[in-house]
Amino acid sequence: MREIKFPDGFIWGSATSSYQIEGAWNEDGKGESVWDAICHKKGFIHNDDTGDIACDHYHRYKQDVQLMKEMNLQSYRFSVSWPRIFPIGVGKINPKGVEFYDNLINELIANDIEPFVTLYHWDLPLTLQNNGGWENREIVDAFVDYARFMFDNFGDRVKKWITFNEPLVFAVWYPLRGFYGKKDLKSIMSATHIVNIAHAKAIEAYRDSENSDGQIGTTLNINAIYPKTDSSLDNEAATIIDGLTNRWFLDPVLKGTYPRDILNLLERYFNFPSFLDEDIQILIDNPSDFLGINNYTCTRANLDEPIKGPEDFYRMITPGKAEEGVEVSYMGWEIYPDGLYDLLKRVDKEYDSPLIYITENGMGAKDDIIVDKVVQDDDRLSYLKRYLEAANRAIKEGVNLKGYFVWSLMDNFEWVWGYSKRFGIIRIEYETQERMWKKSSLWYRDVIKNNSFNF
Ligand code: PNW
Repeated sequence: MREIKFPDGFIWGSATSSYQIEGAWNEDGKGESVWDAICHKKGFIHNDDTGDIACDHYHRYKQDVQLMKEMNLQSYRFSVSWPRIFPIGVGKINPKGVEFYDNLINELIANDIEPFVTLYHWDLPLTLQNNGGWENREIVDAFVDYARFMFDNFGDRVKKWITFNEPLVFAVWYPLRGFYGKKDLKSIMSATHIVNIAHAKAIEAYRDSENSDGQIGTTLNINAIYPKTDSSLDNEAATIIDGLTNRWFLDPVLKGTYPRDILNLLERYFNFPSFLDEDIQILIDNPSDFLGINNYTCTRANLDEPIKGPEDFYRMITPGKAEEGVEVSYMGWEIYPDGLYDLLKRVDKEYDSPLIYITENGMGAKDDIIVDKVVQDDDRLSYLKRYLEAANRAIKEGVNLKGYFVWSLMDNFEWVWGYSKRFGIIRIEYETQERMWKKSSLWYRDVIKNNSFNF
């Protein structure tokens, strides 16, 4: 047994998102979001579950902040529901929505917990989706107005901001699933650029605001990618998948460019438009203060035949299934802690040592054994220990990693999987809304207290 120690000042947190926990989907003047609409259609979500009530956090936030306090949590990453603030995305403000986040933020600060706020974790106002969503560039102004309102109203107390959570998921995977009707890869890849412009312009608005003395960045879901075998086709697949899912998102945010090899591929198959010089300048002029990384697994890249056309792209940009025989979570995702280590080292080396927060890491587990009101989530506990040990190794080797957020503070609405998958370190009994500790949260409480754990 050895002690895994973290540097002084390392930030220990946990994360959630608005649609996944708040409930109160149509209360107090909140507008409809794309997720309200998707969940209210039959057949998209496991069991046709919805976030209508979720963890009822909207009404129980005080109790939840007390749990955070008991857990010694130093920082809480949550997202703001855009349609709670602007019910139709633009224009008229909903004061009750503003009041909710005011109360939550004040409650956190009164309990010495730092708010770490994500502006956009997928619950787009439905009216904006009906106007083309992220595939229509008009959305940039709407997002920047929303962001500016947030900075002006909450920036005196909120000093850590994340513009977007995982553009690969909301701008690429969900449209490819057919959530919004048509699927057009060219338009989808252009949407990722629109997201980048919105991100950069929000940073510009932040720097211009009166409360610009904090940090602002974005959160990407990125993985270490390994060729499945040492065949040249698998190596080619690894380069392309890395380009499409990692570099396509990292490069514009951290370098103000797009990867040339992927642009060439897109141009070949889609007659992809080249980007305007002025857009690239906006990216270059507005660097992020940090990079948020969400990481759960790694990717094994495989191609049996050379790329023939666009269909191969669809396959390579979306996650595959884990190999038979490897250790997987209840989600079926491969558990490979060294993947996090490799990823951190790689980002550090290739992107000039950015300040990094791990904004999500955690495990979907079965959680079917409960003893004396404590969930016996030994598998999750083992996962968290191993991933944190890997992160610690990267820190010791000089990676500029300053904080870690477990996904998730509590079990919640796990998107297309509904309530069938549990990620929380606190259990939610959905029938009664009772909150319950797990072995992992009891352990995490001590990790935070000691800034270290035994491995
Ligand atoms: C993240 N994948 O999404 C989200 O930010 C959370 O809202 C979500 O609850 C959490 O991970 C767990 O799923 C992801 O397939 C969804 O690799 C899917 C993947 C990665 C992240």
